[in-house]
Amino acid sequence: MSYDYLFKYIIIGDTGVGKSCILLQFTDKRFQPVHDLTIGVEFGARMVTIDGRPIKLQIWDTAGQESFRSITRSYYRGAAGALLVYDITRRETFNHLASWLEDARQHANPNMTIMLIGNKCDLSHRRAVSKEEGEQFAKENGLIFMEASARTAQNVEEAFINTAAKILQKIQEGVFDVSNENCAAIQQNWGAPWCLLCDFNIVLCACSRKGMGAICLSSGFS
Ligand SMILES: Nc1nc2c(ncn2[C@@H]2O[C@H](COP(=O)(O)OP(=O)(O)OP(=O)(O)O)[C@@H](O)[C@H]2O)c(=O)[nH]1
Ligand SMILES: [Mg+2]
Repeated sequence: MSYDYLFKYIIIGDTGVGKSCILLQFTDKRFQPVHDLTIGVEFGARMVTIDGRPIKLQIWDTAGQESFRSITRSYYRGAAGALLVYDITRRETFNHLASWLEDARQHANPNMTIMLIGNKCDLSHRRAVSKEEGEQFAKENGLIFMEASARTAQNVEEAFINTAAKILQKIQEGVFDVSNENCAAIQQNWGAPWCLLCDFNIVLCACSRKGMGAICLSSGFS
């Protein structure tokens, strides 16, 4: 299916906050009640329409466990958007946000749009972080903010779409120069090289051999 832009997203945050469930709800419209610990990274994709323009979201769901932190850091490159997730029922996941932001600031494009998500808002009876605290943290750090629930799907669609709308706005304001072929964050759908095996945009998947017909590292054939 053709599209005007491809945006790469990364989902980050502590283990167990619901990153994989948010992605699954967005791509498959279903909820996974059991914690299926992510090992390394997982991948999802979906088309959205913003201002009448078809946009493909390529989403990298990272592992929150500390032992995977260095792997996660290598996925910031080329990301136009990030969903930074905490769990409103576990205060420590909110306390760790500053350290996730520090990683993002160090390893991502400075123009990356970051959406802060207070997940599991269906569990408000077990709430440990108020909505106002989430809003305040977002305001202080220049992030967009929403509370959401991967279980009920509340605000899941909105989180991805509002992030894409913000990225599109930055393109229109000239923050991202999409005519510059070194701009790996956003690649327009004209003549972009594609991996023959996994359909990843090679510019975005950090393939060692750019060019039509190459096979990317993500497929395991470097
Ligand atoms: N009630 C409720 N439970 C949720 C929600 N989102 C996720 N969970 C549960 O929280 C647990 C962890 O969810 P995951 O999506 O696997 O967490 P993760 O952030 O991907 O964790 P790692 O892969 O280890 O980094 C699972 O048991 C989910 O069912 C939510 O919105 N509400
Ligand atoms: Mg996961």
